[in-house]
Amino acid sequence: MENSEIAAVFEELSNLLKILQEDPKWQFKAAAYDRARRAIESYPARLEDVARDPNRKLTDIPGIGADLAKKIEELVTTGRLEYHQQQLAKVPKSLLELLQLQTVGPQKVRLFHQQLAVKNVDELESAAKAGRLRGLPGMSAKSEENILKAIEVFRRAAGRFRLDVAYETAEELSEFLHECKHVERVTASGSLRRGRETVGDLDLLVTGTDQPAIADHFVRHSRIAQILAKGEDKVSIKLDNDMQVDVRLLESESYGAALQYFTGSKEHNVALRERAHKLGLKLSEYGLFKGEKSVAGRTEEDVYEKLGMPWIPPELRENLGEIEAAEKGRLPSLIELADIKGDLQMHTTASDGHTSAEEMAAAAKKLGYRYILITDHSKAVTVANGLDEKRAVENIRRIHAARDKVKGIEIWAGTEVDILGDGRLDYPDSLLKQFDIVLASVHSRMTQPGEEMTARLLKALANPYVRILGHPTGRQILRRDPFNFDVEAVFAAARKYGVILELNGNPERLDLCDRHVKLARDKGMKIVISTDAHAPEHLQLMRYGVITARRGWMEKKDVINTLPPKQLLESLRTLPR
Ligand code: DGT
Ligand code: CA
Ligand code: CA
Ligand code: ZN
Repeated sequence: MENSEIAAVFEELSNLLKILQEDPKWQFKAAAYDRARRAIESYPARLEDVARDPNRKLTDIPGIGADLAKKIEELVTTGRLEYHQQQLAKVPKSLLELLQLQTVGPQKVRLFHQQLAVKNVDELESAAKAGRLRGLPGMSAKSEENILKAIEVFRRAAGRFRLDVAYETAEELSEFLHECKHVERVTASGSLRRGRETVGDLDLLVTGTDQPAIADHFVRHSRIAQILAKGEDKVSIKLDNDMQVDVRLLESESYGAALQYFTGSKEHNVALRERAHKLGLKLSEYGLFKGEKSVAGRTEEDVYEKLGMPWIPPELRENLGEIEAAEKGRLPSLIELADIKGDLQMHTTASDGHTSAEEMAAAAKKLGYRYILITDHSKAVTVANGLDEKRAVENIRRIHAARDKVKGIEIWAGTEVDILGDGRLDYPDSLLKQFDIVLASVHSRMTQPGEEMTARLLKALANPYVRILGHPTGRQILRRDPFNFDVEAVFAAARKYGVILELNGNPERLDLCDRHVKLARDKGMKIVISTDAHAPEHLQLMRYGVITARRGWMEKKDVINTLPPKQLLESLRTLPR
């Protein structure tokens, strides 16, 4: 059992205690589960291994006492927790779905369930449409409207998974497939290979020597909930989290053609088939054919070459100009993860991060980075333990002191200063000028009308100390739509004032999205790709940011954190002001 699965059980338990409120000590217990969940999420070793190791104790982990240690042991040995099951049995299962709605927490779930007997999202929607939510404690007509919007987002999200979830699942299944000795190659194709922010189903391509044996092996995976189809060359299953996986068993001669076909997108394939047709060829998942004769199929490179163009990176295959660019020899040379030299948004225990600046620096150094920017929150973000002015000054000193302890990497003291509702910043200029680099972001009043939000962002961008606009659209993937604002106007202002747009690489955000990245590129603007890490392991999320930048056609030169430290600071200093 992975730490994330244990953390998920504790999170659900905390929510259940808060919804039920029947345990006399529910507040105390829920807080303990929340604390434990955070500790588990960022714990560097597998708890299952700790539990099984006679020389180590779970209670040595901060936030884990004797009672929680026992529960973790029960979880890793039996796969379930009796206490959790007991609490779960007390509410309709569909009730917990409400927690996936933006702005709905356990308190509201309790309210809707108790006052209106709401059991699921459909019933909540009916109640909201009938105007029955307004008038409940703390609920206005506006909050009712927000809930209807959240339900719309929830519905759109149904059946799709975040890129990181799909990526980790594909890795797990690929490892399992490789346990079968007949398997040679496993490749994820489809939207995952193209790096889309969400994935509908997984498309795995497998080559090997004994296809029926591979199929038999695959369907024995423990997470399979349902076998949808099992044939000679294809197995389709559903996993326990409802994700569908299509496994295609291929011959090596047509591997390249199949990879090309199943990578998609459909739109790219349709356009490519037309090109083939014009050349008197026929393209299919089995190969590129002239009459009956195969002219390419073993590799993707061959297929594209025979169609008169260089290989096109999967992230570009959306039929948005990539085929024309390839034909003209004008494909961008896309940025790669190895080009990244530092990370410019992360948090420490000073605000809502899990570790110190030293630990973040040490982890970044291991990744080969040359610099990091620590960006703890400012005071308005109370939920994230934002720093008031006095604590902010102390934090600058603490971060700079970390330089003596971790050598060989630049540790810069920054802030993620909150952009207040009217566009003013949460710190005065006299404090802002003390930071090495200032990042500014919106964290409140996110449902403002478009004109207000645009004016708010324009005002923040005009502040001479702001160098980076953090997660510019505020969206959360499958959870929250972007703020309503004039993107073109904000980009134009960022350009005028020399403010760099962030591509927040956290796979829950990916903000800017691929289309906005492309827009920035078309306007000749540079971006920074950051992870917004709250723990050392989050620094690894950079890869999702880089994939999204590639989907936006970005090259190394377009991304400022590919620069060495001195040039980076220099380039920020010489931006127009
Ligand atoms: P998803 O799963 O919704 O995130 O998106 P994809 O792109 O993975 O789509 P999926 O799983 O339906 O199909 C995988 C690939 O197979 C798709 O990207 C292109 C190819 N494909 C599927 N159906 C068609 C089709 O009708 N025509 C063509 N040309 N290609 C198709
Ligand atoms: Ca797919
Ligand atoms: Ca599929
Ligand atoms: Zn933020």
